[in-house]
Amino acid sequence: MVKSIGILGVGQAGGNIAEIAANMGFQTALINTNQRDGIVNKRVEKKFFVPGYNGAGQDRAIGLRAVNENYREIISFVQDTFKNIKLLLVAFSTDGGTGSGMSPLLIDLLLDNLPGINIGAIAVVPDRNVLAGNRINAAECIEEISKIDSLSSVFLVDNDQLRKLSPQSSKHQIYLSSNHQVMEAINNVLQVTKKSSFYGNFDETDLMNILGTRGVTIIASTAITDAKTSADVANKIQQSWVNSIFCPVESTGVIRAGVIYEGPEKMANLINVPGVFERVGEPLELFEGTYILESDPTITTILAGLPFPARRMKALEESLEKNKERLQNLVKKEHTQKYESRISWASNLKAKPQERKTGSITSKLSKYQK
Ligand SMILES: Nc1nc2c(ncn2[C@@H]2O[C@H](COP(=O)(O)OP(=O)(O)OP(=O)(O)O)[C@@H](O)[C@H]2O)c(=O)[nH]1
Ligand SMILES: [Mg+2]
Repeated sequence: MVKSIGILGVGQAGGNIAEIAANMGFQTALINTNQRDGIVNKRVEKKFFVPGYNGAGQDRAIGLRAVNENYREIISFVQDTFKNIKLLLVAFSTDGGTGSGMSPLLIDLLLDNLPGINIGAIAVVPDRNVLAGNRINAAECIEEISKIDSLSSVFLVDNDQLRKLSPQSSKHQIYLSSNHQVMEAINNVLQVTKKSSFYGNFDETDLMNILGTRGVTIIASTAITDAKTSADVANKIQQSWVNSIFCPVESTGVIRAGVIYEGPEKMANLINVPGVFERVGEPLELFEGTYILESDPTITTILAGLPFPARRMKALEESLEKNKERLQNLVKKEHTQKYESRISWASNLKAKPQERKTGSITSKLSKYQK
């Protein structure tokens, strides 16, 4: 069955996320300034390489220029690629140059050029090990994304969530695992809308209502096998909001939400909605689905319309503020630094070609006259 969500990857991280989405049967495409990056994402069939570029080298201004100079071609590429989707999610990392620099303007332009399709974002927030330049990129990009009007859900994929769990993992393992987790979360809620239930369906319109909400969205799942009371269940769910692959929920203000239960009938009664939303406040609208199965009882929640996570952003920005002077000095030094040799006098010692003085023949002859 055709999926109603499309994934457009921009830059390396975006292409990697699109690759996994393609494996799950999503319509996908990627855009990059660097062919060598995009070419490895073999499952993504539609690719646009911005002509005349060779990567953005972590410079957002280059990404931005790539859109400025090529937006007509890029918009047609996206229009031609995605058919019959209701939501397009643009995936990119916030701390590089290509995805981070291109995506905010690109999304803003697509909002005017893809009528009838909601547009959201999957934006990767870097882990704790990245340096100042990446942090600056991420903060700038997230600020720009947060200011786009009419944008649907923004999924903030937090690489640090996995880094916290396994500090020893390689970058590659962290990236692969977070790409998988985010696409699995989105794919799962989309799959649920295809199931039927006697007890309450969570259909595609419900999902699109939630995902169409402006603001930050998270999807989290938890098994509730050991839960005995409603409070246990509420606790498990709230834990899943802290431990998901997305930036942890840290404040109140959910606008639309979904609660999906899958499992044996008897456990379904333990879900007490006011208890679940006690800490984050009850949403304006709630969409529920109950699917009775003889599997481990699992609850998936979708929270949409959350504010951008101030505490998480502070953690990202803090090390810049702490090192403000040192960083400013580094930049100043780049343009002023030079080396003065103490032996410049010695340059005169170096061999010089002899000058040949030509005299007159008569003077040479007289010189040897005895
Ligand atoms: N989750 C995830 N994060 C990634 C992945 N690849 C890179 N990253 C993150 O993205 C940052 C690097 O950004 P890239 O996506 O490589 O940058 P780009 O958009 O290609 O831009 P340039 O390489 O500067 O042209 C890293 O610091 C990581 O935070 C990935 O596959 N998954
Ligand atoms: Mg790159």
